[in-house]
Amino acid sequence: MKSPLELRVMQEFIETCTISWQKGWNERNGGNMSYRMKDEEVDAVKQFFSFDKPFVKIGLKVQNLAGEFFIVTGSGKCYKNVAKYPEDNICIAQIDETGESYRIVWGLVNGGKPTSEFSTHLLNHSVKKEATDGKFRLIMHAHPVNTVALTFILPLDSKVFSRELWEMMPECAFVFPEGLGVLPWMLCGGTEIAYATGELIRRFNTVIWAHHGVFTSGPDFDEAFGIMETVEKAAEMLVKVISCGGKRQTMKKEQILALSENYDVNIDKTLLE
Ligand code: 2HA
Ligand code: ZN
Repeated sequence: MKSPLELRVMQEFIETCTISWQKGWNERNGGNMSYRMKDEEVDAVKQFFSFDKPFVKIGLKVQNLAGEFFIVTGSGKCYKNVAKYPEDNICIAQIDETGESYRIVWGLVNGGKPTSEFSTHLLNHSVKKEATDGKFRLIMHAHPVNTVALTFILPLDSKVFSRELWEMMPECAFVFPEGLGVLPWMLCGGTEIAYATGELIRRFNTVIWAHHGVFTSGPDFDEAFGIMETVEKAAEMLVKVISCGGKRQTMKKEQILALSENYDVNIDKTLLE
């Protein structure tokens, strides 16, 4: 191993930044992403880490992440530049033993700090690690146009968003059977929105921030990115349908439930009540 950049997971991280930017989800420095590294990935590249930077307070406590390492995008850094200059735009950060601070051990070579949403990312990681027995490792935040546009049109309610997007295509029930969490507009970048998102992400793998963007979570890049793609595609369909004058016919509740039963996906029926 010559550097952390040779890790397969690092290459996936970088590629995902590029694709997200190309999709228009992460304009300029918009959006952010973090990945909780596996022990074997840390072991493979640990010799490149430096442990001389000071610990910085997270603003909240994530005890079950103590000692963990995260690949994370830098605050104010452009997704567009990640592939060209990864060491300048992303970093690896380690959580201390109390779960209250982090320090940068690799990357951001020209200075900087992890994303302004790091506290939300870490709380989401903490919740998902516990809820999935350590399976979930990714948190992605982006500003996909159609999903955000819908937050100006639809009531800001999980039931409404879940049902409306499930109706767009069968794939939605397969990809997010648990539905979508929705938060009203809140000030971003702080711990209040971190706690509010953490509450919802326990139940949902996706949380929509009204008039701002989307958080998705998953065990790997395909899953976390896949939910973002699917939600945004369904949102685009709905925006087009609304723009064409609204639905004249649609999938019925029983048809959505039939998908759940016939394909053994555990759709949350309470969202259809
Ligand atoms: O600029 O997306 O939510 C990064 C963000 C803040
Ligand atoms: Zn954002």
